[in-house]
Amino acid sequence: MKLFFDDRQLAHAPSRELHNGDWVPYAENVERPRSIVDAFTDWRPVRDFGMAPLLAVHDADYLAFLERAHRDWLAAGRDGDAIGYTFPIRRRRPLSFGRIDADLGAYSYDAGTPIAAGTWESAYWSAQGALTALDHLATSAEAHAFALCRPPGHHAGRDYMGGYCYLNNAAIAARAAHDRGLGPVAILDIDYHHGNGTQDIFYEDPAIFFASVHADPRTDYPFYWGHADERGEGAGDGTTLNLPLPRGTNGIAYAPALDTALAAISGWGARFLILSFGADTHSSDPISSFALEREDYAVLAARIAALGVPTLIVMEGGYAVGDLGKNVAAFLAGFEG
Ligand code: OKP
Ligand code: ZN
Repeated sequence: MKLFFDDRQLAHAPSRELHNGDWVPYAENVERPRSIVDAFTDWRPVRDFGMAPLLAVHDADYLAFLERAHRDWLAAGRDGDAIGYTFPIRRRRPLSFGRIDADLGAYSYDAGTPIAAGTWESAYWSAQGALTALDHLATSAEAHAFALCRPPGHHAGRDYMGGYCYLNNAAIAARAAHDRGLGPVAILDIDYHHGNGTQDIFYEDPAIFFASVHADPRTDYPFYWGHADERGEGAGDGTTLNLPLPRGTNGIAYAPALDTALAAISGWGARFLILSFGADTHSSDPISSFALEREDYAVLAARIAALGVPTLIVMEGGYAVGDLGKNVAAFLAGFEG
């Protein structure tokens, strides 16, 4: 399996995040991609597919905000990472008047997603990595490719950031795969956290199926999405599938939910799969509460590979830096059979 990563994805390095009322070191740190890079020898270069595939998923004004936000922050006399503190919740007008603190709130739903000096550069190349891996699958006979996306993407919506995510790499690749005629395209999200941004982007879209196995949002972030009764809306009614699981879920309890998702994807007629893979389901993850072990990853990967459709694996979360590279390697090895 070919692996894709670009060093510019390391430019994004926020120093801290708000956690349970206190500042703690940023969990989505550069040691994560370094751990994964070090677990393999052969990485391929990322190519530049430009802004068009990003604009096919995200609003132009949101992308412009991401690109300029840290400059606006500095121009306002601040230092460090840009972070919002006021969020325009329901029933507020969509105002726009160029105040950085107002923009930070309008384009995010949490205070856990700071914008540092290198954020746009890294998010841009993270998305291009997914597009490069997609292009590889579209132009070769190979069935699987891995994009080491970082920052991750599945919490980012059409016009919002959140949960360490800025550009939705999986959604960008899914839209591009669909537009290239590779579909029907399904997205399977097996990160510990629900992929609310991906769900939102395709919630009313019957062309792209979204299935997610994740920690029950009644106990875990992102709380307001990912409940079992969310099944899509309008033309997309029935093309979203949420399978929440309780804290403490181990490999044995996880497998039947995964099989349910795979059966739905197969029954829907998917011909191309985007897999949002998070290694934060591992027992050692510092911010998550499942109990999967490294051996489980090879088994789960083999089940997904047995779908028999070309699959682009996109990295999402996973914060146990000491185990991360080995866990990802175990998963990708299971995929290769
Ligand atoms: C991103 B991904 C409070 C901050 C909340 C958000 C978690 C984002 C996970 N502790 N953190 O899905 O792995
Ligand atoms: Zn996660």
